Amino acid sequence: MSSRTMVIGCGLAVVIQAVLPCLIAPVDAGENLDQAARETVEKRAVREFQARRFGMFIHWGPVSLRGTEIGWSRGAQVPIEEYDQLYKRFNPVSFDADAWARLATDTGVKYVVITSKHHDGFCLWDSQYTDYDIMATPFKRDILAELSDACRRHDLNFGVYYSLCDWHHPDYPRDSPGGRGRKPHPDMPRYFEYVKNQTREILQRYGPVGVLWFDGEWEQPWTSQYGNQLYRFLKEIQPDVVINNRVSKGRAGMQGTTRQSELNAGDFDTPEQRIGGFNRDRPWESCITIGRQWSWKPHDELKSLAECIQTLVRTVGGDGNLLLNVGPMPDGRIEPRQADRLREIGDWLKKYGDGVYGTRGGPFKPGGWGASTCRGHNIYLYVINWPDEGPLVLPPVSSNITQAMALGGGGVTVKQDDDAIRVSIPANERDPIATVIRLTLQDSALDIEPMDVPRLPSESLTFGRAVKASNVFLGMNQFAADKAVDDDADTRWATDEGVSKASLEVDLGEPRVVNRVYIDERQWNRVRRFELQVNQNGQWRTVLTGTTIGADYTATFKPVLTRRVRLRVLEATNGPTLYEFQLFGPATR
Ligand code: FHN
Repeated sequence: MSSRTMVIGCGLAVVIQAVLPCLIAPVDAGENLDQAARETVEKRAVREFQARRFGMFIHWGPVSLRGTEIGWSRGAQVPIEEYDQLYKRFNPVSFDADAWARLATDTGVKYVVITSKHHDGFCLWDSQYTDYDIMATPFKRDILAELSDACRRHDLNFGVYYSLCDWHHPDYPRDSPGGRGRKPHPDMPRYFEYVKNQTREILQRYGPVGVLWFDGEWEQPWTSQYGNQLYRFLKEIQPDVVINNRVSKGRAGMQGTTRQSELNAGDFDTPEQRIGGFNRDRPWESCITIGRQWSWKPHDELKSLAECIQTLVRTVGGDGNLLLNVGPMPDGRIEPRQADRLREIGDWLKKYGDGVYGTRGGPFKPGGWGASTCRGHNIYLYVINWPDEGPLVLPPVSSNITQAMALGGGGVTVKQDDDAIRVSIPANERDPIATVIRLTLQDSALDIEPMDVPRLPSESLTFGRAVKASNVFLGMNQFAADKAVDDDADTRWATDEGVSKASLEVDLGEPRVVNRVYIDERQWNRVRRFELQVNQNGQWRTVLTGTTIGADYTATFKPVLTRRVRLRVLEATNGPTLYEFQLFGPATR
């Protein structure tokens, strides 16, 4: 292929909302589907689920009256007796299912998943199998009925979360706090019937349900036998319901991937509070909170718009779905702060969503640079970090690029040859969150083998600098602090098992202006809260705070002159470990 340069003028942002493949018509429960036809229905349902790409998760229940975590605060921050009486005060008079559905549409999600029953056992619908449900509250309205109807009116796919562990139900062996308690007279076989009855009731009353999102499978009383039986039982009732991998026991922790075995039922993997790894061979969906808590938390720390969007594009760039969670307030409203952030996401997607819906991840895999998606002959580049100088360099593709357009406007230059694709756009025409460029090829983009995008030398100001850590895994040099500032994506600083707080302190060698941080925790995702501090006149000052880090975390902050910086992990689920801790100044990146 000869070298070819295309200079594309400032095309207007031609935004075409992807027309989602028509959702499959619900299959009548009584329809006698032969095996081949059933598989077609099931496979098509999973493909439609993947095409939706972006959903809204809703964690709600009487616990919102206390503002503590649903399920987990029962018997912890809230005494069990008090927690189990909250329903008597639960009266969300401002609940308006159409308002929620309108907000979901404004956000750009294509499906909604609500906690019908979380670990605390309370049911948000009028169940004939328990009195511990919404009809026992002063509100006396069926939330699932109203929300499922509203979703249909607003062309949103309706999904239901259901916890298999139930720390309230007398037949389920475990109790609060957190499953560490024990029920006096459990009856697990009878509880399994309860689960089957309730989930059948949900499908038959509020269906067709797009996705059944199980959770709480990790505890010992639930088995892969129960899980696989339940999976088949439900598919008999509604063959096109999509069911996650937490129905059985195959999930590998918070990574959410399924250990390959015929024992592990489930149609998609479920990474949690992290972006899953690139995988086109197995459907997956990352569930991530917009704040820090799943259910309503007053003054919760919300993720920035940049973090939400970059999480979304890196997720779909990995061929996954993103289920972004909100926790409604006790009065039934979604908190205005959260609603505003959701609408900001929707506004961004109105401009750039063409590369999200109905696409597949790749062919350029997510990385520090950004992510890419593809559909038909188009590749959508979501460029988050541009090189300090020169073009973005992507691996070559065999198909000729016939057109390039920045969806936000701007003059795109694309050079394609046998060695690389070089993309550039004037700095002042880039989107600060992600610059979206559509490359149109002569051939199908999905036929291109997915590729990693080589990392450029980062020119990080921490590179090679003196660094000390509060803890190093077994004191081993292989995991020493300097592995976080060696600009090597294959080495990492690690800390001992059980460590929940840790810090890295770097001497930049001389006072430097810094305003941008890049941290790569990759799949470990143990950090729950951190702060970045600079030392000025002997005093440490916080310039950035955050919650989860994950892969390729980047954030900017007000430029500040400093020589010593430190990253403090304030909360971690286990020993923090970071591949890279990089800092940049306004001029350097
Ligand atoms: O314990 C639950 C938690 O409350 C929340 O519902 C998340 C969402 O996926 N799932 C469990 C933790 O893995």
